[in-house]
Amino acid sequence: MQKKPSMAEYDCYIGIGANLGNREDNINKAVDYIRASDRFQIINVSSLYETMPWGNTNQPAFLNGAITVRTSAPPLELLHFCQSVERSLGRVRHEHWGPRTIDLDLLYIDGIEINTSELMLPHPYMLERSFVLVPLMEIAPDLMVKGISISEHLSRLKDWKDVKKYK
Ligand code: PH2
Ligand code: MG
Ligand code: MG
Repeated sequence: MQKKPSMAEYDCYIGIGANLGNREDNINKAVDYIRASDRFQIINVSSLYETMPWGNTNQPAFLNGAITVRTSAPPLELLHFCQSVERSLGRVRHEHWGPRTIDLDLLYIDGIEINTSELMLPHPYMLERSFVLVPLMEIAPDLMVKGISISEHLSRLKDWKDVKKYK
């Protein structure tokens, strides 16, 4: 039988957030789960930033960060793995944009556009959110999204100074 050629490796940028429980522990544990898997490799982890809630503002402050994951698994497998990590860390889905112990959002994969109800890449709101772009710029300073650098996207936002380095 012929062996299927394995898919080429690619990097996926993932945003991480938490605003319930021990936020820092939750984020570190999520990164550890990914690191422990044999399908996904952690390439970069940003600092953590404390950020005011966006969208639904009546909830606790978030810690946010970003990571780079390298894999040859299809994007949907990575999405499902991230969802299993969220469940392992006690994430319960209540309200849209509500508080959560952990949130792992696939943000961007170079050259990939996906528009399904399950997964949208690039993440539809990433360019509007300083809490996504500030950590992302730290781990991927040369990244271009829609032909524009992350720092230029950030300079168009008003609130980037509110994203405070936590650790
Ligand atoms: N995530 C949301 C909604 N609002 N606000 C901040 N500061 N950080 C987040 O990660 C965040 C949010 C939905 O995922
Ligand atoms: Mg999110
Ligand atoms: Mg999410």
